[in-house]
Amino acid sequence: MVAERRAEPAPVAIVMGSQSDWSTMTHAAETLTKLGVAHEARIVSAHRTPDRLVAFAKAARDDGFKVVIAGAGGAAHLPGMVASMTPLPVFGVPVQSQALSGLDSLLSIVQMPAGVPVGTLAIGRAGAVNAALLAASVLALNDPALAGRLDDWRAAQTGSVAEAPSGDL
Ligand code: RP5
Repeated sequence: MVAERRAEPAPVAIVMGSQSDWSTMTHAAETLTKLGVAHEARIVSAHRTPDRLVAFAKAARDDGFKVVIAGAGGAAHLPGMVASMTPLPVFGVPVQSQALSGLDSLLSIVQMPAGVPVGTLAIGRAGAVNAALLAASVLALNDPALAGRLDDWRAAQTGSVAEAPSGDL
């Protein structure tokens, strides 16, 4: 009998509260892709699909995920609720809302009570990119090849910064 080969589970889950968050969270996905880190993106709304949220968060570790990146906007309860139901590290990305420019998202995500941590990033694209870099850094602790790719990524970033500005004002 030939043993069935299971595909390696993706180590990073990217969850978001709405399709409208994808334009922000896609930057996390793109960054992970550049670093060669497999990931899975899902829409999991704390308010509109609460049962999906509970199912995802409770099963996340057993499903093989190692880190969760959770992005939401407005009354952004998703990252905190995920963190309440999984022991995995959760990085929260405040999505820039229309009404309050993401300040509502930031405060909703960052003000967790002691005992249920969410590593909160900056509002918008910067937060999504940095959540991916942090997720990769966590995974790199046990993955020397990924650690090397992260070093290369940083070196390339440094190399891309000009010594002086160009162009007329
Ligand atoms: C939150 O409400 C989502 O994370 C999203 O940022 C925000 C608005 O959602 P939509 O009305 O665009 O679906 O739950």
